[in-house]
Amino acid sequence: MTEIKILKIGGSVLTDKTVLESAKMEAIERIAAEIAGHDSGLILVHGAGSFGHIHAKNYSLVERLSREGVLETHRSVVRLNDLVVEALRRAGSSPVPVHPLSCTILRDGRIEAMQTDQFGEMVDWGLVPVLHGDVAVDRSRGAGIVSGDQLVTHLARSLEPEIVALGTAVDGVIFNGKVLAEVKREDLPEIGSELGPSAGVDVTGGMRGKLEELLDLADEGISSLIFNAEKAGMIERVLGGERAGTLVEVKA
Ligand code: IP8
Repeated sequence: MTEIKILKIGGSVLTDKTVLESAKMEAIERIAAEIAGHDSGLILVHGAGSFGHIHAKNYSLVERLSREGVLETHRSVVRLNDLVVEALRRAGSSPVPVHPLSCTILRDGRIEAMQTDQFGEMVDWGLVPVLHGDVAVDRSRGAGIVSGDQLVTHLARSLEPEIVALGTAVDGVIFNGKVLAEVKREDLPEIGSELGPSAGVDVTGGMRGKLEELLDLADEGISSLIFNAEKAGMIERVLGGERAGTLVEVKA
């Protein structure tokens, strides 16, 4: 079986989160080129950025079901997913889009069930699944948002990856102006107040939401990296097994 690596690229890296559906094409092409040389066993998840978050907010999807909002939000994130998939294909990778709406059920905003058997098969056959933050059916409220971060932790729990890495628009978890080399559960009370929301429109919690997801994962014995994917070369280094940014560490 191929060793699995899970990489998430945040929506702030791929889009301008303040302007509706504005993809940063140069960044997408560069990231695709960096990934293409290191895509064995890779599952890629990307955030929604200004595709998805703005629709989700306009339709108040986190608070209540909007049937129109489900369609518009999903279609929007699929448009970004198409851009990422096409860039990967141009770069020489073999991407395949996977839309969480079609294989995930939520309850109270959390993943209750997700079909994941296909991912091991896909990577074994040389395909690179490309998932994204999405809208999904929620048993308790009709529909909800499943963030890329939640997808990453869910996949990590079921697939036992060798690498879990989250590429963001910052160098890692920043406290007192410095990048922390590692963060553990016990650090959260001290650093929590400094973890700001992300720039632009965001319905899924920014750095704090990310860290909470990753600390839950660390509690289960899986560590992960938060690194800067805006810096050229970082994705290649991280996929090559290098430690960069902040390690969200399992308890000692
Ligand atoms: O950008 C959010 O995913 P994220 C998905 O990974 C939607 O938080 C539809 C807003």
